[in-house]
Amino acid sequence: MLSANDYNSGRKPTWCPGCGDFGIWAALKNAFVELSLGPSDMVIVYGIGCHGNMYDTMKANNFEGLHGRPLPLASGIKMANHKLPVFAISGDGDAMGEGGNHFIHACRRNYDITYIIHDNQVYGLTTGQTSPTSPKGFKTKANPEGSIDYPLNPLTLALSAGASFVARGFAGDIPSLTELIKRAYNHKGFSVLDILQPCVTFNHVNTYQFYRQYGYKLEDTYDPHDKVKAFEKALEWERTGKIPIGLFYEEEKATYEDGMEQIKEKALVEQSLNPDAISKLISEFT
Ligand SMILES: Cc1ncc(C[n+]2csc(CCOP(=O)(O)OP(=O)(O)O)c2C)c(N)n1
Ligand code: SF4
Ligand SMILES: [Mg+2]
Repeated sequence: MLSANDYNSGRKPTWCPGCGDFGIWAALKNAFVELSLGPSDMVIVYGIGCHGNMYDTMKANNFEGLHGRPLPLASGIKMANHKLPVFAISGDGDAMGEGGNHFIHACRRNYDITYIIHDNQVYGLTTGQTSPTSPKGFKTKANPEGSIDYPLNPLTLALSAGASFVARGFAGDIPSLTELIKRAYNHKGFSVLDILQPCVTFNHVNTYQFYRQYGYKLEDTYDPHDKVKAFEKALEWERTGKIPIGLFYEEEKATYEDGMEQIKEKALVEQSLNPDAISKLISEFT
């Protein structure tokens, strides 16, 4: 019988006290327990940032690569063994700044990967610069007059790029976040879960109090299978100031792996190497 403690590496978190990353870590561990996914049953790939420091605290098959690159790594792992559950963890900068290109193409390819974005609307690790999701006018040490950029909306971006599961969570509501992570994992295809994650040190706009005041759970009557409605809901925050939280969109469609003839019978890792055929192929080009 698994328990949340089974995912503790024994190393102490380095996050600031009160950081929303604690809530995401707790919800992920709860979800793994409820999904019966043991630490060695899955791979988790992390980006570089405060979010990526979860690499130190989480006990699992972990891989931390370069900033902005968790998705190419996660998709490579998925291609090598598509039977393996793969999670990728990013920050807002990691996912939509440095990794923006990878994000768009992972959405349209529909790999069966669960993508968890710690969206604190700031570059936390590098001490508080504006990120692609920072609100217009956001003031930082580097932008004392306020950012003049318009923010990206991760949900409309994911929807238009073809993600088959698009949801928004809140790090301050661990039980609901646990349920959303489980749904994202159980979805077959690319699941985007953008998590509103207060950065208590560098973002004094998007605080726990702010999200508790303006956030609300999507109604039970909301149908997540209508893409036009999903766009409307995803635009609600910028149009009205109210912040819907929950599953916006879900669609069943073939994954990238489904389209790969070479792995129909067996995963790549289960196939034997054929050096003669490779040598023959190389000799054709030399
Ligand atoms: C290729 C590359 N570019 C830039 C950096 C510097 N860098 C490290 S973390 C980071 C931003 C982190 O912001 P985010 O992804 O939102 O993560 P957070 O710290 O907020 O969780 C940057 C720019 C880097 N390490 N590598
Ligand atoms: S800087 Fe912000 S995101 Fe990073 S650990 Fe501290 S509170 Fe969390
Ligand atoms: Mg960030």
